[in-house]
Amino acid sequence: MIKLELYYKSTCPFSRKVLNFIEENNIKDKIVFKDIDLNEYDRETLEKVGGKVQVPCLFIDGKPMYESDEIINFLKENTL
Ligand SMILES: N[C@@H](CCC(=O)N[C@@H](CS)C(=O)NCC(=O)O)C(=O)O
Repeated sequence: MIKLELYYKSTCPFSRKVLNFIEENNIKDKIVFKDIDLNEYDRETLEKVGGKVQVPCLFIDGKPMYESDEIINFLKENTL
């Protein structure tokens, strides 16, 4: 099973779009959530691994995918 971790900010509309998709499709239990405003270590990990502090970012088995539309398409194809 693929490991999925979503780096996000609760105040970010692009993050919200992805979070809404996840909620609407009932796939919360397939994803680990990382709010970078609440956890400095997660923010640093995002910057170190992804190369920039932009959210949302989905780590797919540790590989970062930025862009909310791409993330939603990936989730559609791999979790529904
Ligand atoms: N095109 C991106 C936009 C994401 C975006 O602009 N996120 C903002 C927060 S709402 C951000 O992380 N900005 C910091 C940056 O881009 O360095 C998407 O659809 O995911």
